[in-house]
Amino acid sequence: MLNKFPKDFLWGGSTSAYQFEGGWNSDGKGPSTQDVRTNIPEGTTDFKVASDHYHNWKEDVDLMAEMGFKSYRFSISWSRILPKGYGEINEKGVEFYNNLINYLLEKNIEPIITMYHFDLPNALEEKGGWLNRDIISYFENYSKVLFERFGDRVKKWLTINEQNVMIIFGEVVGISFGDKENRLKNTYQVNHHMMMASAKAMIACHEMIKDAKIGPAPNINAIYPNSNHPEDQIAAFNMSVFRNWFYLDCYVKGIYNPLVIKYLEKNNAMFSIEEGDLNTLKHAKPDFIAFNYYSSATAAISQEDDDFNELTNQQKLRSIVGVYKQIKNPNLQKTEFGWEIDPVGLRSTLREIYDRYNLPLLITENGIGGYDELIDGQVNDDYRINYYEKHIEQMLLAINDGVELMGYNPWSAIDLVSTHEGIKKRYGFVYVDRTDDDIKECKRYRKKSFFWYKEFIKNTK
Ligand code: BGP
Repeated sequence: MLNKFPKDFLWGGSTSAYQFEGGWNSDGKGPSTQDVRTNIPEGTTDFKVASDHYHNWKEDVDLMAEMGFKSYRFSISWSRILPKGYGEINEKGVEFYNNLINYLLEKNIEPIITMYHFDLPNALEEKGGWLNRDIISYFENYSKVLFERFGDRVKKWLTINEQNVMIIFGEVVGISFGDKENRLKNTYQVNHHMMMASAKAMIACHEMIKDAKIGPAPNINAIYPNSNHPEDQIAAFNMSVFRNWFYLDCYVKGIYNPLVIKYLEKNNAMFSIEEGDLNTLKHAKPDFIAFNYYSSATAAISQEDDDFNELTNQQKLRSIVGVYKQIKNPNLQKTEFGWEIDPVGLRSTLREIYDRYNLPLLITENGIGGYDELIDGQVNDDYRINYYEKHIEQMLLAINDGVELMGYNPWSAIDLVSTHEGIKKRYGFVYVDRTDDDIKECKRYRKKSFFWYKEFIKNTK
């Protein structure tokens, strides 16, 4: 007989501050890079109002409680707490999160906080952002403010959301890397600063909150070789390292995977590491691995003289000449937005991560973006229910395989603005009534998946 989900399994949902909160300049909040972003794709909204959670947080928590959430994973807006990223604390910002946390706890929902989810205070961006090494101590200080103010009640922390996605295709999610000339080196320098910042925060967390757990939250997925051609196996291994293990090896073991380092050296792009850095990285130990999963990927061999013109723009971004190229998987169906759907890939991903690192795992994002329609106050999103059922089934199989899984926090609890495809690409259990060009009143409506999730959680207790 199959094992059941553990009794204390964290069924919940997930959001991020800049995609959900709005109130971009309310009550002393400083602007973030997302607020001042100019590369918002045409026809999609900016992030200034988003789902207006800032003014609807109580109703939103009520909806989560109604679904029976055990956990809620959300991010804190750094510039709401520290408008310039450092210096004076904005007490009104602290109050907003205090109210939210207290109300969640009152409803028996455990807060899981991401400290940074793509929205750097713009004042820090003006000082060079993640490329300026000073960012490490700015982040460490910020983390200490969070632990001091919220650590008495918040016991699960995530440092940086999808660091690997920012490094692999940062511009899409609004991250910059300085001058184009040194693009490769700068990118990995940014990565090193993020690694150091994350390590310092983990160390501070363990020192400041004895009963807290902290971990990273990269986006990890299984990589398939395109064929049984031996070279495709090399390509799949390459992609797994460049996309997944380079990040997790550093977070968990405090080492930089040699495959990537060799590539950077060969391309004269090795980043600088200061004395003591490697020690810090080794010293910082996550208690669990949180990760986001949307899809698997398939890799084919790439030769040094490969022409990438046959690839789509997204595939080009995710491929490296001479290392691997990401190609389509004809065995998988796609979402309305062209993302491959692969529930079995989630089982493989869970197995692979657990096998490699032996730490408890927490799914902090998984979900399907689609065009939902509100008709007579109702949204029929059967496709979403189907997606979740299939993924949850594979999670249970993975648990039965021996994987230690702590919880499932799908993206997203409630509709919010996509990273680059507007609010028309919806993910929530709850519909937020607005469009990309008309904010309306952001009224909330329960989708069909809301009632499904509620029943599911109730019956899985
Ligand atoms: C992840 C991010 C989220 C989120 C989600 C869906 O990469 O952590 O912020 O938005 O993907 O992506 P998108 O919004 O591009 O559809």
